[in-house]
Amino acid sequence: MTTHFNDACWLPFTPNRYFASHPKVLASARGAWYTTEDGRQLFDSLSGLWCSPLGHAHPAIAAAFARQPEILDFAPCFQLGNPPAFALAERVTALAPGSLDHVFFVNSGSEAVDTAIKLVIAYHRARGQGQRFRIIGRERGYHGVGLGGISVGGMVGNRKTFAPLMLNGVDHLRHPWDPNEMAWSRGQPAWGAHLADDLERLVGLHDASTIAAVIVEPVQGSTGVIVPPAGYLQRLRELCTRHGILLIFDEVITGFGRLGTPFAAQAFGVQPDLLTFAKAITNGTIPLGGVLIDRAVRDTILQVDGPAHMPEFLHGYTYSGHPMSCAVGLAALDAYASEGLFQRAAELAPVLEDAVHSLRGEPGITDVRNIGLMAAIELTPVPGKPGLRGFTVFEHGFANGTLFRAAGDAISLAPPFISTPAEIGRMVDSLRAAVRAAQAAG
Ligand code: PXG
Ligand code: PLP
Repeated sequence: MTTHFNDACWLPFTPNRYFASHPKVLASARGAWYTTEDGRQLFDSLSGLWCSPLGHAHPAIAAAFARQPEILDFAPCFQLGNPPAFALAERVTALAPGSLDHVFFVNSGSEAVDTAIKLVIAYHRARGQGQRFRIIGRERGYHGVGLGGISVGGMVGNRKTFAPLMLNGVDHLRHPWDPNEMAWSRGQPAWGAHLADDLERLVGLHDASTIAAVIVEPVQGSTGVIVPPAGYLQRLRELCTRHGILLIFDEVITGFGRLGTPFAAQAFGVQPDLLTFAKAITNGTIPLGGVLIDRAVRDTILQVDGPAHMPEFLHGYTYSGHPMSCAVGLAALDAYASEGLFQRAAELAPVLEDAVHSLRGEPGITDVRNIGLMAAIELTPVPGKPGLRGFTVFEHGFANGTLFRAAGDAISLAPPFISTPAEIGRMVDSLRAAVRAAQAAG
């Protein structure tokens, strides 16, 4: 069968020269399985790119796609509103913890992060603290690919080429993964809450009066599921509050049930001032993201002096509050609720935990990490060739019925919430086989 690909399409985060000689085409998807163009089934071990927990081809989502263009296919949100945007804002803020009472819609996680950064700068300026301009990110953080997101992000490969474009004044907390102290932890490591005190080092260096916000993923997703040590996020919250620094949780991966609660903030019992989301809000079927904003932060920005006919916050995208994506978002939230899927993610979490920890002792695996319905295994790198072992696991999986996602030499797992325990067991069995094949490859 002919593979339908061409090099007109420059694929993102892809070795495009290699791809030309090893093309891989996904042709269709249903439930927790993809079908390749040559008709092979692949289990979707990462829910797409962490974004499709309902599985694929969900009928309620298909129905929303069919219905909404007949009613309102596009409407500007600059100076105007539309019913799906208002309805979804109400639903998302109702799911959110505490006083995150407002939402600003965008189209992706990257836009959500850049928007959150602008919001915190606008907030401090509005309260007369415009000298607070520093944003503190974290090593190994991923916050998308906007110029703000790569600046606060902590993935060296995504930053080094673009070093001249980085935001001014950004600094980074150290990351909280230390395999000597926490390898093989089930759920939150008991060791490491004190690592949050790294913020005191940055306050000592820069002075709190120059720091606007700290942005962290509650669980670092893209660099291989780095789980916060017990007490770590609480400590970070306390330090931010003490120093007048806003805390942003980037929940683009953890939002909408991945930890069994609507947001990770609820799973950890820690309240951020802003919270970014995207991905699962529409089950990944249409671009949509947003920033949830604390009532007091929003009130401060809106009270800025200015003529009544002028916007208080000069920011927005053509597709902010798009009626199509908001209607689909409503359908996805309905499906999570009516099928009890956040609860189901919570129930499957111990199944995934037991399955991945059964890999302990497997040659070439040096750590297993998990929380909620997400997990990662850490592989011994091929000497001198970082990322090659993970890449080989991906190739083996693709040839043998499972779509794996490598984060360097870690393999991340985040199966759809509709997965069965048997599918999770099979996924981990095929991971074991792929790791053995990658070890045998040298
Ligand atoms: N923040 C976080 C925490 C993310 O995980 C983004 C922002 C950016 O979202 P957009 O929608 O602009 O891509 C993300 C995205 C992977 C992988 O393999 C992770 C992401 C995207 C693609 C692949 O882990 N996360
Ligand atoms: N570039 C040009 C030339 C535009 O006119 C616009 C929006 O009108 C943009 C970029 C921004 O596009 P978006 O609002 O979809 O982010």
